[in-house]
Amino acid sequence: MRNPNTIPKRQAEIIRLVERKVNNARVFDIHTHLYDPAFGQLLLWGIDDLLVYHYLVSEAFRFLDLPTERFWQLSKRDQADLVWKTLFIDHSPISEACRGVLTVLHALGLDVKQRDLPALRQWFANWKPEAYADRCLEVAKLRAICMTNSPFDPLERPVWEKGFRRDDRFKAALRIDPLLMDWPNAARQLVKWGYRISVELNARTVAEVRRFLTEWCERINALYLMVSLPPDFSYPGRNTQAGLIEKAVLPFCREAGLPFAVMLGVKRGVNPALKLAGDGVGLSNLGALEALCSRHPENKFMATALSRENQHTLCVITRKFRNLHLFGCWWFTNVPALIEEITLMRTELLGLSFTPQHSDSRVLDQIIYKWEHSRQVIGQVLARKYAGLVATGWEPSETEIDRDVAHLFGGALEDFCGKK
Ligand code: HDL
Ligand code: ZN
Repeated sequence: MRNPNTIPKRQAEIIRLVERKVNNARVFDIHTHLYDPAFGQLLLWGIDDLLVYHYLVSEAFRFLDLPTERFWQLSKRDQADLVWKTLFIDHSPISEACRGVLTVLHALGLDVKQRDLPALRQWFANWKPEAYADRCLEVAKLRAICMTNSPFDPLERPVWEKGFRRDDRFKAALRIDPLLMDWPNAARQLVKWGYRISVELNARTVAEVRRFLTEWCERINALYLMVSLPPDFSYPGRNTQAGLIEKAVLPFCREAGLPFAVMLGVKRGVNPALKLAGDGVGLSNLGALEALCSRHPENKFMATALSRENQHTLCVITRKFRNLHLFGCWWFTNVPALIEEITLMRTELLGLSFTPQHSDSRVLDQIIYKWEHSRQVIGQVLARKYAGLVATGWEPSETEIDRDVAHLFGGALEDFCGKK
């Protein structure tokens, strides 16, 4: 980065303006694992949930001799105590996930230098979930978040079936991993729910899978369908997964006007002993994404990739297909070093036709740090790009910058989903 003292005055002004606009933007967080407070215990929040987040668990295990199964037998509070001691007291909390916990506490006005976990717990104990959700959305400057909703989740499904008054800030997306990644078990489950499904993909099974998708997307008012796929996901194919995509999922999405979101490159359970923290990453065959977009021009696709090495190819594929919307620095790429590299690449190859970030938050409070940290990096990258325009004599107006920032932080995706 150039020495700020040598940047021409007008460029310095535009840099400050763009960074301020990004910092103050009211964001739509397009992929999270958070829940409308109506889901009760499913909505995780507070210091203990922050400390036992699976990112921190895997980092803590790197210092611990404790057998993993002993850790899992501990209460959540005891797990949090161990993570706090290991990652914050015995070692300085400089990792992105550790710093994130401190960013949250600091943004909420708590004095982290006291290092007083019991006092922190006391502060959180005074909040009710609904009020705390308002507080976190306000501090994070989010206007809405999108949940990850699965009918296959035994805790979540009954809440939808019973019905509840929606909080409009919590949008829904239908997550269909079991359908595409574990068809035999998913088929058995669908039969139990009254769908006339058989394991082979005959016409009735396809029709019943589409009925399942229709009923659930209507029930939750889904913004998009989503699946996470392993590095070796291939398409087209002659297997059941490709058949379900081709005969049921894509025709349904086309008819319903919903995007099909694919998250590529996750290797589930590379270390099962770590449970949710045990997933890894692999280089994806992006030819499958190219084939999806080119063979189904009437379908809309959203995509993100978990591997850093896939990012440039993903940008090039996005340039080729306007029915593809690229989003986020997902999971292991959601660190400042890679957010900067990836966002710079995307602005230079795609301009403004993508969504730079989602938080993937699992714990409500995380939206505060994930967005504070991302805004800082994305704001700097964008500011440099607008300063580059000013260097040519181009003068972006404040209105144009507001328009572009609103587009990047949720507006473009809402347009793409066709649900403003
Ligand atoms: O599959 C996904 O949506 C991932 O985001 C996983 O939930 C992962 O565990 C995660 O939380 N990443 O941030
Ligand atoms: Zn996720």
